[in-house]
Amino acid sequence: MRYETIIAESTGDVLTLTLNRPEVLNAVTDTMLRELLDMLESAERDPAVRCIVLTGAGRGFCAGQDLAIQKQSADGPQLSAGDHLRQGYNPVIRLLRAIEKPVIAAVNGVAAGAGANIALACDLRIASEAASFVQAFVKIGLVPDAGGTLFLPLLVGYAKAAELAFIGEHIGAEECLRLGLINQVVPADALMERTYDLANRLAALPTRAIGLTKRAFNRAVMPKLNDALDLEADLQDIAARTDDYHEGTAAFREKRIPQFRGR
Ligand code: LHQ
Repeated sequence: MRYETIIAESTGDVLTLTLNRPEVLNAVTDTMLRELLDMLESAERDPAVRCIVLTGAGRGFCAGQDLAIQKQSADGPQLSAGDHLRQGYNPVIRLLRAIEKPVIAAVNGVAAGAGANIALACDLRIASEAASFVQAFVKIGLVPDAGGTLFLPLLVGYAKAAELAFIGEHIGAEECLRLGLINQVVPADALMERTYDLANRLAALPTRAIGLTKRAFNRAVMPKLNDALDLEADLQDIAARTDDYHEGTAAFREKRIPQFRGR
């Protein structure tokens, strides 16, 4: 498979996957999801990969679903929002959790919408001081997806999860650290060096034992991940039929403040 939207580089036992659409803060396309799934499947099979790093090119980590492309394909046969999740995002999220190797998100900049939740699906998150997280879904009339309805309350507790998801405020790296959403904040210019310090350390540890620990953590704290992903897809289909969703996405494209009506 030739890759268009992600760069894969191996150094020693560490595989780095860099989301590479920097002009749109690495907003996600169907191609990107197919490529990410393909790369993760190969990494899962390859015994030479003992730790995976996921990061973004340019100033963003990932801005979530590409909202511009969705509009362009409005005339052709188009997947529903729920089908985007069922066919594109959910297999990636399931594999990020199922792959029995440590996965680190090196969050270099803004992580928004499904981009934030892809980072939350990783095992560990190191963020640059320039990074921020935003559950942007509500700003376009959607519900958190890509596992966010499970990962968020699991990591920060219900009250804070409700605040983040209902309001969609931007939170900076230091606040993410305080909330337990991420593991470390480092200076922007040291992000990759510090990430590789950790990745190389992990890759030199007993990979099988780490993988089995991950399997046990999954079973203990997120045994219903599949249910959550399925439900998110069903709910997103409902949300994407609202006037507020159409207004929210139109406002984003037209760079104006949306006027929501609650229907
Ligand atoms: C973008 C995007 C973007 C396209 C920035 N798309 N161009 C699943 C299934 C099906 C349907 C829908 O959704 C989902 C899951 C989701 O992920 S829903 C959530 C989708 N994501 C968002 O709503 C986030 C949208 N982006 C933003 O709110 C801002 O861009 C953030 C907060 C990420 C960054 O703000 P700034 O740092 O001020 O950057 P910017 O807004 O100026 O963006 C830079 C460029 O990137 C800009 O293009 P331009 O041509 O003006 O330079 C944006 O239009 C483009 N861009 N996000 N998601």
